[in-house]
Amino acid sequence: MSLASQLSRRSFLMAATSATAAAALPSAAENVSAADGLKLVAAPGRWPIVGKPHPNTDVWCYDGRVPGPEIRVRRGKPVRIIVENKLEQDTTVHWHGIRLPFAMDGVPGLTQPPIKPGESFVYAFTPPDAGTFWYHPHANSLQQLGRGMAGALIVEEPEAVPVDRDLVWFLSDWRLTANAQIASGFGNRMEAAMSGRVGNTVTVNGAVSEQVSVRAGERIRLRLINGALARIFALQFEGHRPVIVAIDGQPCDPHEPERGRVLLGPAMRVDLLLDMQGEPGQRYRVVDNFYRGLSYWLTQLAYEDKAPVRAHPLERSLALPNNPLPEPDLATAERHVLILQGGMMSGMGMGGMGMGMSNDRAAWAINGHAMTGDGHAGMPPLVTLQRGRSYLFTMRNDTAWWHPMHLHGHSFRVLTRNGSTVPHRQWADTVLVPPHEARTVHRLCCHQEQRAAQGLCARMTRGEIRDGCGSVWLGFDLSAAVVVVFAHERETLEFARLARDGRSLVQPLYWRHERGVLSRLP
Ligand SMILES: [Cu+2]
Repeated sequence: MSLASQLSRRSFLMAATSATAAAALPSAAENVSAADGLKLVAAPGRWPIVGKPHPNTDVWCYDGRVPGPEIRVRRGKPVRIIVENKLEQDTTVHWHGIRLPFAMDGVPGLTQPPIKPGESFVYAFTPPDAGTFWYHPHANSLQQLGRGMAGALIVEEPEAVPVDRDLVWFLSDWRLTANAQIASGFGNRMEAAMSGRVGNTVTVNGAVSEQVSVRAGERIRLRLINGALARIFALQFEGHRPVIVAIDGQPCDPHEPERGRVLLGPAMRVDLLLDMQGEPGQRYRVVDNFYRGLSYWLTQLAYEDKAPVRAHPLERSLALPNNPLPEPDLATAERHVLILQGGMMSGMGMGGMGMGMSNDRAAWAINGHAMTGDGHAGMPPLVTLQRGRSYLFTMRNDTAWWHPMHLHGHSFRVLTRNGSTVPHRQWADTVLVPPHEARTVHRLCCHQEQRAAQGLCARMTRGEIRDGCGSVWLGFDLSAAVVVVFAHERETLEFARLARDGRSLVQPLYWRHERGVLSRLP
């Protein structure tokens, strides 16, 4: 049976429409319904990341576009997605943050065999939670993600949330050469032991963004997705007071970000409620100032020169409806400590010297266990967990670097940081653990989705470190639901201070993009 015949006519048409629209409108995300089957084709492509007069960039992508199609599905409705591999290497797709069956999690060698070139794989799951999620490869992911393979996966609430507009900003970070091609050097060992691969060009929905037009008085739900390999964002919306209503897809108590900065580590998502209280005709910058001395503006909110859409501002906060997440039982929770180790400037040098790490090619480890590459078989479990129990994990970062730690297939409550309670009832699937943070405690709820047929006993199968990108994994081996802790690439720590205020920028020996011109930094 051909792949096309497995698709309903409707989704086939939608895919075709999406491709056409994408060619004309690189910065807008099309909505694609996956209700009765959707196909994603992973293949090389070309995309105008920087725009004229620079050439299109050779990328690897889904459905010929960057980011991949915005997939919109509904909570509790089955999803079926065929992934066809037209790359010259293996791939898989990981549905980041979705609580789904183990076999659908997309980790090659652990949850499924890799999808070989020319082959396809059908992912089928029913998202239990509404929220902002994303998808990306999990095979050679440093390159596949770094070359453009990723997209937004939005799970809508059963009833529409009352906002005027629902926008997705899929943030990507690219390291481009002067002719707008992706720079080689993936897997640089020195870099891997430090910041990870931070780029020099930041895009919103696949293109360097000049402005986003808005209307005074409107209320926007802005879904921010950090799809970068390693860059951390701290976004400030000049002249505005965004309210965080969800983190990693899961609703939290609505609150304003600390010091007005929305912090987004790699793979993290934040849903903001933005009431557009600016002046018609005016522009307001959205500034990323995470890296000290390297701040730049990501885009501008450009107000149309029209009267406000409503006379009075809406009530301040709007809580999203809760998802069916089981609360951890702290009284009976079993405790574990995960110690993140390695990297440069840890006092241990690179390669795990002196750490007794199990893999001396690795730059990083968890509790002394390291693993390189995307392979996942053969490592002993780090911890064995039981279905239905609650767990409390302390993550302690003994490295000099930030680590965004991701737990596959589960959401967890973030309880304390360095002994201080984390407010606002925050759930997450990816948590940014700052360097040398003495005691970051996360309570991990290992209850599983009610519907999972069996086997929520999690055996944490492995601790992994990929030296190629400095990410850290832990796998939990569940028979019905997944868990893999994954340090989604990492960021840089003031790697250099050469860049200055400008457009998408950064990194000393590379290139800076300013108003469509890439120039070498001094
Ligand atoms: Cu991910």
